[in-house]
Amino acid sequence: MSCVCPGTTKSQEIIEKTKKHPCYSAEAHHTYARMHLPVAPQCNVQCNYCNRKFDCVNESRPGVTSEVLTPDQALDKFEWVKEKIDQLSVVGIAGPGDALAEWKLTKQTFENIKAVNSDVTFCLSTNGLLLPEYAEEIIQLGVQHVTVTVNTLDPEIGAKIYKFVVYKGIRYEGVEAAKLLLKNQLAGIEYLTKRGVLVKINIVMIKGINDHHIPAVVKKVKELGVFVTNIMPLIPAPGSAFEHFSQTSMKEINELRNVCQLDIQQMRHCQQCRADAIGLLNEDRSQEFRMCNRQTAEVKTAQNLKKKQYKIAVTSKYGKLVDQHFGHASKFIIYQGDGQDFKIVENRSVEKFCSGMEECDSGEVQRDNIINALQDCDAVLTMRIGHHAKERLNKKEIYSVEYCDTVNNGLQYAVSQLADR
Ligand code: CLF
Ligand code: SF4
Repeated sequence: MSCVCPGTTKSQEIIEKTKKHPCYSAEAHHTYARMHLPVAPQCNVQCNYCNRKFDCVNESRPGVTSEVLTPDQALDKFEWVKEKIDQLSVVGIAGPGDALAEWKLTKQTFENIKAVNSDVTFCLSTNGLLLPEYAEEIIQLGVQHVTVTVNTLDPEIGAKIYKFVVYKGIRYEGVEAAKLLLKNQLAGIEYLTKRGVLVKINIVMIKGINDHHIPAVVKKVKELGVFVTNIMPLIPAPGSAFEHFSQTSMKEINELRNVCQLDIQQMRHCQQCRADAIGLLNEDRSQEFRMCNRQTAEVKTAQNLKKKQYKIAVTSKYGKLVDQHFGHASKFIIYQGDGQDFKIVENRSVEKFCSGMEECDSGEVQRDNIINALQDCDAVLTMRIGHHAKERLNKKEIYSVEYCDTVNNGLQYAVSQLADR
């Protein structure tokens, strides 16, 4: 890919960084790695193709993550991954919601990393609704690669794609919502490109909805000075309004890309990756770098901890390892102790709420029942827990700790976390 930035010193810097950006440069994607930091769980738009509720480790699509991090945890994760993956060149924030809907968290995350590393390239992906508000801050922060998803220029088509948009506290629906989103997207894109930011446009091709209209979108964003467009197939996410739509085939995608290539360069190597993706684009290592794996080495010595008694509910298949997902547990082992000594005080049975995707919605009631059944506990120690369950526990002041080692080490770790709170 050739770069078209203005000929300033700064643009030379962007050119160099872009050569090592695996999404912006087709050549770089075999050599350089990116990591996504999932620090932005909320979104201000509801696209009919999106469902962020599922966080199955086997699913790879935008919006899916196995963990949501605070900016401090994100820094920790960055340092860990940087140490292990030499080719890491890009840190991106791509949700699992919208990077700008959670601007404070996104900004803090980039600032934390900037303070310890000046080489890495920052990248963010957004629906564009808040670009007019934050475009200048994005530039000041040094983010030179921004992706905006623009699916249509026509509000009538937009009304079929977006269920609603929430802007400045007001919820908009239908054509009005699509008009507002489009206006902000176009204004934000132009603002960024005029200031040398390399803007990539993602377009989800939804057959029967926007497919015939995509060349017009591409022409328009070209006029606005974008760098590349990325036409992606619809992945019918379970539980989304478009779940029964058929997935657009790569043949159809490539035919459309070939038409649009005449206007602007096309990205053809996108992996539609998870919000916590790590590694080369075609070699996701996100599960290896889950924070619960990092924490094993960092268990603090129990001697240093306060002598408070804690009650901790553990999910474990056989009682030795923390090896069960929160949603799969039909029984919690309740431990009580101070960090040095723990004893089992109860085996508490509950009705598990996760029986797979099909029945996921009907699991809400069971989930609430489980959370109520754990009200007397300070923490849940579990191999993995979904974002929504975590949030619900948090509201009851029950701390969730993800861990993947022995129950004993996990209990010590959980207490160290509780003592630090
Ligand atoms: Fe991430 Fe996106 Fe930045 Fe890349 S992904 S924020 S530009 S660092 Fe890349 Fe993944 Fe495709 Fe995105 S392969 S989904 S295009
Ligand atoms: Fe999902 Fe992104 Fe659409 Fe928000 S903007 S609903 S996170 S696809």
